[in-house]
Amino acid sequence: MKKTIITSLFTLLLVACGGGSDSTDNSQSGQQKDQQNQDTEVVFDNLSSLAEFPIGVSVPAGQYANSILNSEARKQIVLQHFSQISAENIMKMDALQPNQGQFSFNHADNLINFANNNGIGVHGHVLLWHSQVPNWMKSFSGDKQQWLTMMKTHITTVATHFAGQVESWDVVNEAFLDNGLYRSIGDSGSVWYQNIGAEFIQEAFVAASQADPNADLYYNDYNLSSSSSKINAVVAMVEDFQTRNIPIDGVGFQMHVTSSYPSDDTIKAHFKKIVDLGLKVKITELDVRMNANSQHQQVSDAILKLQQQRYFDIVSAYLEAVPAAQRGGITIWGISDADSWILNLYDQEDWPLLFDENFNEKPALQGVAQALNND
Ligand code: 9MR
Repeated sequence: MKKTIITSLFTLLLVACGGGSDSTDNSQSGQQKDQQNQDTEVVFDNLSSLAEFPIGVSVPAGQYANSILNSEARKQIVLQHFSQISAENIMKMDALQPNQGQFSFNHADNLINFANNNGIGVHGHVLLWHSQVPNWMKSFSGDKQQWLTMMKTHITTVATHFAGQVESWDVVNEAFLDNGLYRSIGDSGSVWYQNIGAEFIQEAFVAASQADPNADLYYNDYNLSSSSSKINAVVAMVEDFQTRNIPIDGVGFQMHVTSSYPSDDTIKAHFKKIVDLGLKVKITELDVRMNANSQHQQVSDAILKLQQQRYFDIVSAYLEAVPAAQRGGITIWGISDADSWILNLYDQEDWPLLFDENFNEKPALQGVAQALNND
């Protein structure tokens, strides 16, 4: 692993004189440690070389105008810094089975070939979700057994097709609400819960495991690092699975967070709940909104510095709370600020990612590197 640090002359002198905090105090507070790392620049060619676990990024591909396969700038960033990709959209249900029984693997195969040819791993996103479900599935009519068969046909066909080419899967995405109840009816309801009941989750995991026994299988959700009701519901689900030998390898924390919420301590405590179950923890969709209250018209050095600190703190929290053997990796949800879903969703300026709209490295990239280098 390549770790080159440029340390300021001042720090070198301090250490040489026996006055560096490292040499005198092994129990330095988190605050002192953070301060030290803010002042210490990490020099690296490849972000992922600083970690023993996958450092991923979600990428647009297929028919999307910003597909990495047609964008040299995006492609270069992925090749240089990341060891894993997630397809941002093209491996979802509507993309892979647009009509019943008609599977469409071309776009995903092209993306995975690109990854394979360049030694980059793939995290499969996503076998089952309530959103981006093709219309024919939404209007499918059948009894519970027919729904189960239809659901399992999708999972089995997709996981079998990609077996050996994906390291892990988000098997089920967002089955719980923030209050810990199952997502059921309403605008953002789940056709899977409505037509099958809660057992759709375990059935999805069993089908995925049978189709690809070697992939790590994750339950994935948002707000797991902030909502205690939601993380507790997931813990209860995992405990139930473990009692009944339903296969599950890890929990994916999406982590679409803001610059200040949730707190580092809450994030660590929620990671630890999954660690204590013996499962892997993966940060699957990390981005940091800096303009959640619409107070900024444009980005500034102060905002970028704050974001660097926030990325540093989140990655540090992960490294602190999750032992090496249980680290499934960290994936950033997008390459360039210009492509981020945050801008489309909230229709306002924001700068959530590690590279700016001109594909330049941001201080946030340095924040991730500093935390990884610290491990
Ligand atoms: O980033 C994705 C965006 O391009 C899509 O329009 C959107 C559609 O729902 O999905 C976004 O990705 C989501 C991911 O698949 C699941 N977790 C939440 C992500 C952000 O919405």
